Amino acid sequence: MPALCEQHVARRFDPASRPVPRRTIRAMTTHDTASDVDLAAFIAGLPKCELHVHLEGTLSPSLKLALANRNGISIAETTVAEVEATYQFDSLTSFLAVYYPAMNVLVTVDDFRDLAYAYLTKAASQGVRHVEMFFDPQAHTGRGVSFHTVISGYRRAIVEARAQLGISAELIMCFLRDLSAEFAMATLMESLHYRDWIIGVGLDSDERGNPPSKFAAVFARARAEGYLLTMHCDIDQIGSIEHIRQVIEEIGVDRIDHGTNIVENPALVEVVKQRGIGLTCCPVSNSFVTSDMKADEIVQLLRHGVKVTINSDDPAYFGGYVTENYSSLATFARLSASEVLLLARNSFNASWLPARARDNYLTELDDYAAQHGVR
Ligand code: ES4
Ligand code: ZN
Repeated sequence: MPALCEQHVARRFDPASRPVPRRTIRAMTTHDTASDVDLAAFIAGLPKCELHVHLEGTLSPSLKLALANRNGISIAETTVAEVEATYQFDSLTSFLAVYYPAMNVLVTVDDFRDLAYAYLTKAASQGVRHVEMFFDPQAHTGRGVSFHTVISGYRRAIVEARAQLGISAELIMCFLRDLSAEFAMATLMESLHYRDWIIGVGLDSDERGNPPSKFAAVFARARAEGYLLTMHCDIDQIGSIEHIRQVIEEIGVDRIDHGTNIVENPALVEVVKQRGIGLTCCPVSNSFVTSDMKADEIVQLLRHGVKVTINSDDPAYFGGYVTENYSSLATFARLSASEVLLLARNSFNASWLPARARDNYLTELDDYAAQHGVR
């Protein structure tokens, strides 16, 4: 493998510091008959799902400024460059300290609608066919914005994007794990008014000292209400393996967000492989909150047959949407086009799409690959 420093991505927000080189590679590692493939172009048009994106993490500097202006909210910054200059983080904790205060500009139904619609427009332009998006109701209800306002705006964007952009989307409601289990349970109860608009529940924010088991009763109730379940198991957290064990054995999740530290425990790797539990990995995000994108771990799990997927996490803050995440990993780890195709296939297979829709997208993906001479 190349030296660690090569995969370190500058932590200060600077998209220009992370160019994605165009690379022409062999379509397949095992078949010499394949035509050469322009990997960047192949990734750009690849039909794919995004399964790990925080809607509040798609708040771009320009939208933040526009919403502050529209709502008459005074913020310290007046230019995009000034907003970007506040993006100083090198850990999850320092990232969250920037991330939550920025949300103050989100107030009305239109604000939440515009935020989600802008993201869905960008995603559709990158070949994303379906997206399962996290939102953090407690980050808004905790500052006086109602659950109804938040979810009405997000829902409107989903309905409009389906009709106008041809992209399908679902909402996953996350609980903030550094707040109490009681607050999470109350939020779960409130969400039941909007049960049809939410496909599943997740757990995010600061993992340190907030293990999955803290929310066992909340997730058991969510399961009983018919929600699908996922939880963040962040990179290199204290107690990482024990937390991964809890999400699998005590919570019984359908998916794990991040979770790549599982490579340290081969027995748990076998369990996720056997159960077909998807891992939603975010290479560019990893390079911000830790020292590298964890390419070794992601690729090792992929080659072992674990349903690894590639996602953007908080793209407005980390400077990479889903295509840039595929490209960064593929370039650094020298993935074959067949492996890139497998990542996209995993994204549909790990999604919570109904079987028929999923199979239709997989057929579309196979057709796309065939057109590019990739299998
Ligand atoms: C998050 Cl990178 C990350 N980790 C945990 N919680 C989050 N919420 C938004 N981004
Ligand atoms: Zn996340």
